[in-house]
Amino acid sequence: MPQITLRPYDYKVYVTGPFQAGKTTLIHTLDPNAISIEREMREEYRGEKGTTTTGFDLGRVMWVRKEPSHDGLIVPKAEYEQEREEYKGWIAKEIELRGVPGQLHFKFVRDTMRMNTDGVLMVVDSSDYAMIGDASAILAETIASFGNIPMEVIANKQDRNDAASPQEVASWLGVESATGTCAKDHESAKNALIRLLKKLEAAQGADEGVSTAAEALSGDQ
Ligand SMILES: Nc1nc2c(ncn2[C@@H]2O[C@H](COP(=O)(O)OP(=O)(O)O)[C@@H](O)[C@H]2O)c(=O)[nH]1
Ligand SMILES: [Mg+2]
Repeated sequence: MPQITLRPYDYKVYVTGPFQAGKTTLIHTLDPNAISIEREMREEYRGEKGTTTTGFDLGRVMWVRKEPSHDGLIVPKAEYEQEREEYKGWIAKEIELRGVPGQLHFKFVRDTMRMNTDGVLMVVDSSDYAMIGDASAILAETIASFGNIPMEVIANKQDRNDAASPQEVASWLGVESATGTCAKDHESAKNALIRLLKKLEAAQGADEGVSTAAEALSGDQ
């Protein structure tokens, strides 16, 4: 009998950050089957008409571990489906990765996003100093709309020799720490996502007893 669940994933991760920071690259490195939509948007800024590109990405990956304490692997969902046998007995969590353009101008969109989000990856281009203002604004907005949600700041493009260190990026943004990545590299992208997932599990463990409807439904299968 097919299992009935209210949500088709275990965790939903919201990937945000300024334009060109590496959101789409990161999601495609983790899930080569991810879908991305790029769109030119007409925008009016101080009376000047212009266009900006906004993008939206959707990826699905599995976080598979032999033991809860292990870091485990991040496997594209499609690949996991084909190699299911190999992961028999492993803990498998499905992660939905949603790349969303930096600033969400509508309060109802932010509210909807927040209701369905378990964790946030905030991607910043460590080599683009001009972007710090944008990044700070997006960070402030993210904190304002998501509240005390697990978040990982990613200091991307560490492969470039003009990249600031993750510590520098963290101090510019006024956050405790940032994880350095090269979004094109699977190992690096995987490590950043797993850091967030571990924070997320720790946070959810803290309010144990509030099980999700999906867990309640699948519990007696
Ligand atoms: N050198 C380098 N380039 C990157 C990295 N991540 C993304 N890029 C490049 O930066 C540009 C913007 O990346 P994209 O993923 O489209 O950014 P988005 O606007 O945040 O989705 C593209 O040309 C990518 O190839 C990285 O880690 N290192
Ligand atoms: Mg993009």
